[in-house]
Amino acid sequence: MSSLANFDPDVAAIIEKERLRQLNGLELIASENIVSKRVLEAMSSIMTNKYAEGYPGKRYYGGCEFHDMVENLARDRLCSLFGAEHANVQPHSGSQANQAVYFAYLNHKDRIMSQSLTQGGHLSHGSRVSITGRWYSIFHYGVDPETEMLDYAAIEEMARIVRPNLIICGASAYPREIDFKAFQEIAETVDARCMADIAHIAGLCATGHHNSPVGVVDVVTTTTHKTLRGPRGGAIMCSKEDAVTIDRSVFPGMQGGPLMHVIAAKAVCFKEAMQPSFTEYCGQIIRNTRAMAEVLADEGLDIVSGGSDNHLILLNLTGLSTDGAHLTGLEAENALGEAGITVNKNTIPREQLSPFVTSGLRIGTPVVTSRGMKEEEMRQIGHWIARVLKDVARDKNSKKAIREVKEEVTALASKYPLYPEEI
Ligand code: DSN
Repeated sequence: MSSLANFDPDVAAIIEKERLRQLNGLELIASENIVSKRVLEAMSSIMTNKYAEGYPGKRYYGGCEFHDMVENLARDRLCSLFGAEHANVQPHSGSQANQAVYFAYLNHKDRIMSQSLTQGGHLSHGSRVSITGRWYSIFHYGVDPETEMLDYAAIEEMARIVRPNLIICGASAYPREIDFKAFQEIAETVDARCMADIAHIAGLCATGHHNSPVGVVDVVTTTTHKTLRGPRGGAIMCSKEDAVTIDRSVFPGMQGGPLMHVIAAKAVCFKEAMQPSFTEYCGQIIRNTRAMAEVLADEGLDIVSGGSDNHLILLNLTGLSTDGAHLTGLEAENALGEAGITVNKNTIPREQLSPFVTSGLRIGTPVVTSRGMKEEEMRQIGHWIARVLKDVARDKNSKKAIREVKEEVTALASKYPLYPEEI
């Protein structure tokens, strides 16, 4: 970074501050991770200099021979990682991967059935504030009000009434295992296509810690930067039969030039994900999340659906109140942030507040697991979270628990480098 620091000390100083924030705090955002130095190297390489519109062997620019090689590597590795027939590694993000699938299969105003944003779904699954919600006719399913889990019989009944063209499964705030086979079967009964968005759980699916939808549902989208621990970006997997339609929909349908430095980094990420150490990492994510969920439950906090099968926990804060007005997700996020614990406010089933305030908190373990923390540290962090939340719920101006926990957080975080040997 010395040439950057010499030329632009302002930007270099900001990056250094962010490095220290990541190092000295505990990042519990469920959709984040820490990429390896190898991924960072590929991402910051000269592969960024090139335009490579098109696909390997059929580009619209000269000089793409090495870009063909690296994109073929990324595609082949993604296919063997998940057992997919075809992969497209060009989507710049998960949202763009999703939109490319819609563009491939749907017409304006066609019907999509998807999990509602307030009950765990994603913005790009047809939220009213997203282009996907304006362009298509959206029908949302939610979770069962009692179990707070997906109710496949209710989803099937809804599908029979709605007769959707596409059913989307996959979520960004759902702590339980998703039955992808059940979704595909429901889609088949109503002649719909089925898309699984595994952005959050891709690493878990690739390593057998969650059932995989690849080869089960019609098309699978993902991001590469969450549990998969690669560069920020998206990808799509589908059958050979749908390959041309999907590829055309990504380019030229949705995007122009692919980010070739990111595609090189995706290839590195997919190789890393094939290593036994990555399988062990994903298993540790699950063990860590369970350990933290147990402590939070023992502390009397309300965990949506009563637990977690994956990398995240969703807390319902509506029981945390002393004066009638419960602690909001926004207040909880701010209090924990002051204590050095970064989480995000999140809507919960039966949400009464706006998405900017919310009554819930989403907590994820992929980053701290990458740093080498295990169940013992998760239990400790769970107690700290409970201590801060209970203290600010009792007195919204209290800084007592925040101050105490912040000291302990800094001491713990300093023992775990951002880059332990294994990554
Ligand atoms: N924004 C991501 C998340 O935090 O879940 C999904 O795109």
